[in-house]
Amino acid sequence: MGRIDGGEVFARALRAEGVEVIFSISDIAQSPLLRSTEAMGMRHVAPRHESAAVHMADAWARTSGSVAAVVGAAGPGVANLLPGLMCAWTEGVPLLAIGTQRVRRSVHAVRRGRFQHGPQLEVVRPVTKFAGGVEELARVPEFVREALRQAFNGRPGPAYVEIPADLLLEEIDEDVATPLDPTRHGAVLDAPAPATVAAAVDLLERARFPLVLAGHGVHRADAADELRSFVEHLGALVMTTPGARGAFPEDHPQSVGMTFPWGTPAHLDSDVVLAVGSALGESMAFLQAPAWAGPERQRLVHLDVDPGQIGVNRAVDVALVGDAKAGLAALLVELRTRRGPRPPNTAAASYAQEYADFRRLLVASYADIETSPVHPGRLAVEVARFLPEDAILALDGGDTGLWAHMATTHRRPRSLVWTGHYGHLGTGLPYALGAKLANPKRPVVLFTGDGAFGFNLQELETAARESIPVVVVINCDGAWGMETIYMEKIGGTTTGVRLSSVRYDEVARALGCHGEMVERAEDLRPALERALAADVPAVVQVLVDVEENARPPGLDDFIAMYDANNT
Ligand SMILES: Cc1ncc(C[n+]2csc(CCOP(=O)(O)OP(=O)(O)O)c2C)c(N)n1
Ligand SMILES: [Mg+2]
Repeated sequence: MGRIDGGEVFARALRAEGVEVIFSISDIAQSPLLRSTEAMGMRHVAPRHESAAVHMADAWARTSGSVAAVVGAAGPGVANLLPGLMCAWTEGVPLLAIGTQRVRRSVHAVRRGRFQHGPQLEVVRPVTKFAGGVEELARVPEFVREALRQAFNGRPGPAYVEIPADLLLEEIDEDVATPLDPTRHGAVLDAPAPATVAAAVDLLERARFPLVLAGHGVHRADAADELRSFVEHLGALVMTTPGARGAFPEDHPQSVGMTFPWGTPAHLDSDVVLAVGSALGESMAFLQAPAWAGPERQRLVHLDVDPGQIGVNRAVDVALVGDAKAGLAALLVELRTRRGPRPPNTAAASYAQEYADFRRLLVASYADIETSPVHPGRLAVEVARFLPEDAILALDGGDTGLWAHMATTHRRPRSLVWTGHYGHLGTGLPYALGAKLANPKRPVVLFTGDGAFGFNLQELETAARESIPVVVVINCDGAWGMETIYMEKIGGTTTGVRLSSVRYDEVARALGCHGEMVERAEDLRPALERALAADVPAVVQVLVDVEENARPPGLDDFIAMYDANNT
């Protein structure tokens, strides 16, 4: 019987869970683990900040559906995991965070004044679905299995396992710490109870104008195909939450795009809404009047894997507890027993047409603006036109995000990465890198504000060192643009909103990337093409008009909606 150390035990457990990549800043305490994962052929990506590492693991999960691991060094390294964990927790993204602990477990609780020693488990616990400290080597497989069971169970989220450095060096008989088979320790993601499925179809089938509101959970459950089949059979229209763009093709004749602020009044007119995989939270105006028709005039069927999400913000007529993929498939089976496919009625179809016309005119109004500095609407339109069909788009920034949402059309699931729910600036570059690592054959483009880019721009060095060729387009207004108008309106000041004119293209070159600066609209397209062709990480810094950037279409509606929801 062979003897293996804690690093090997941990690495075997990760391998059993299908972990292919491990993000961590190298540190003595975790060296036995990294030695073993390296020997197993797992990729190690060393970022320049642990928070960025968590965002990378987050984007890996969003764009691949599988799990990545991230390690924080004892003390400050674990502290730096926190922003990333808080973001993934709020957004419902599964990942495995690992923390080391310098202090031997025998003195853990009692000795004060230790170097790099703090209440790690305690601070991580509220923003993880599982947080546990291993105390015995033989228990490592159980902890890793439980962490991932919880990460994927119900509404997904991050999980955390902590291991003291001395345990990673301790040895054990290998058959005492055999990894557990993940396929034998989880619930099968099932469809809702048949009676509730039948009740839902009763309502939907008789509806004058059924509308399906697809949420982020459709991506998480890989339910886009089932969504489309069901919607086409029912003859419903589909609207997605901002976090679910691409879960249904937005150029489909039954699409009414994303809800606020570019939606159509369709959501006011629909008499039965089927919400799938959404918390129906603030960005959905809680599905309440006046943005929605209200429970008397608009029935609600809510399908969610987590019963805790159902009925929270709005009275529900039929609650479907189950997996989005299995649930939509079951709804379709039930509907087929009742009737054949039907197109949307004329009134409903006209909403989809109105929406398409509105979008086309809006985009066209910015498409030819020839100014220097560049108009941000023109920039967003150029980025949207340039995006290859199979591209993944990462978004970051304030007004930049709204411009990008205006200009882009989303057709594929798991192809847009941004924090629609938590609004976490700085995620963009790590998201782009995590997405590219998980999808090496697909082009990955980040469209970011200059303020947002500053949070994690050091990761350009990681991208160059690790050969992760993403294209970064910086909408550079020299300001925290989204804050300018409302800082003034609400508090009567614009303190701190201006940034200096940094040459991000030169910073990029200094960090080993391709870098260009663009000042005129006509130079945009060739610069984007050179950036993609460079096959190294590339930054295109675009100087935009600061006044225009502060006025993206929909900004006032966006702010008004958030104000209304909170008063
Ligand atoms: C981590 C974090 N800090 C602060 C904010 C508040 N905030 C929201 S938008 C915004 C301005 C973003 O500026 P930039 O990235 O340059 O995009 P722009 O609005 O200029 O297009 C700020 C500071 C936030 N959302 N996240
Ligand atoms: Mg800015």
